[in-house]
Amino acid sequence: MMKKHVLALAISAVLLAACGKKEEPAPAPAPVETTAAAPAAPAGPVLDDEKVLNIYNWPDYITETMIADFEKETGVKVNYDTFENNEALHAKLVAGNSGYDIVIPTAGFGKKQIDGGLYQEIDKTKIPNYANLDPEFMAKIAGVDPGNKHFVPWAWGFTTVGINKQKVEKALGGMPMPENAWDLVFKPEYANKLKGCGIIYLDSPSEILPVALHYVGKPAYSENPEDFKEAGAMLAKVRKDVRLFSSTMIDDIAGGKGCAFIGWSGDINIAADRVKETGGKDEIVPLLPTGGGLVFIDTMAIPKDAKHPNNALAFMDFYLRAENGAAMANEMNYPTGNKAALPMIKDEVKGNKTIFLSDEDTARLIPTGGFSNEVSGVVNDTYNAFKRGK
Ligand code: SPD
Repeated sequence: MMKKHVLALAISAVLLAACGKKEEPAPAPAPVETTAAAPAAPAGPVLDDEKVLNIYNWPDYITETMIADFEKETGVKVNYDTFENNEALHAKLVAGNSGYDIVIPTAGFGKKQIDGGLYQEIDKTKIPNYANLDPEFMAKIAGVDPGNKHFVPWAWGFTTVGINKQKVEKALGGMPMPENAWDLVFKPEYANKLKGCGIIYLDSPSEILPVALHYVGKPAYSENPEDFKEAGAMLAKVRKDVRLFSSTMIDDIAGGKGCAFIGWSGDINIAADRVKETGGKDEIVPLLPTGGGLVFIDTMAIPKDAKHPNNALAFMDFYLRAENGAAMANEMNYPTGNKAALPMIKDEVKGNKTIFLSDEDTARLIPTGGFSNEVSGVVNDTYNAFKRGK
């Protein structure tokens, strides 16, 4: 009975309240307190405690603002040194404690450095822009670095013959240009005519021996010591015609020290631009020999004992931004393995057939590779004997 009464009272109280309710503005909602996190600021790269990065690269191989831009964005201070050839980099790495966090070996040459345990594996999870790389290009590097564990592409190009067109034509005196441009620097009947205006070779065994071996019909990266005798004999015949062995090729070409050179495609193009900019009349031209140019792919790697590996990975990620890949082609004349960069490359660079090769010239390229440790002694001895003229 009591229960029924309480229930009736309660129902009538609700009804009464409903009937007698005045229209009043709803109160403003009280501020909602929540435990949800505020929207996250974009995650920055993981950096090492010490904000320093030591890079060891080839000369004239980075855009003007790349380092300053990275420093500004991350607060990491970059120390940047250069080496002249793969042999110099190799000696530094083998000695240990190089102090470098990123070095730039040529992939084929660097294979023995991977095999020797000189590099750490790359933590790709810390390089989101790795996704910008062209899988087909990466497959080529995987030939020397299975699984792409150690090498991240920097740029690529090819070793070839460059000329100062006007000087070479004059020196040849009506003799037609050879079909295979390697003849200019390897065949006595041409080299002898060009010695007056100057033949320049890159100064490094691993640059000269592959192209010399290929020229005499042997594998560019032969492991057979007998093949080196033939290449050495060919080189000996033109030794007296070589004016200079150069580690400063851009300056030497632009400074007029020679008229025919064995050099790198991008560097010859840089020298050509420099001559034009300074009002020079002569044309510097990288040639596309029917005998093929020798492909190289330069890559970033982190030495085993690097002190700032996270800063190195942060730089790699920065470098792999599409706009930075495009800048390497636009400013440095070297193509990139960064697929996302392609739409940002200037038409005049894309249209330069000595930077972005035609299918025909691509098919003629001598594939990238490297000599093993076992044959390195023969490579160096053959080169040194040639250089000394013995
Ligand atoms: N301006 C420097 C270009 C560096 C090219 N590296 C070439 C390696 C060829 N073996």
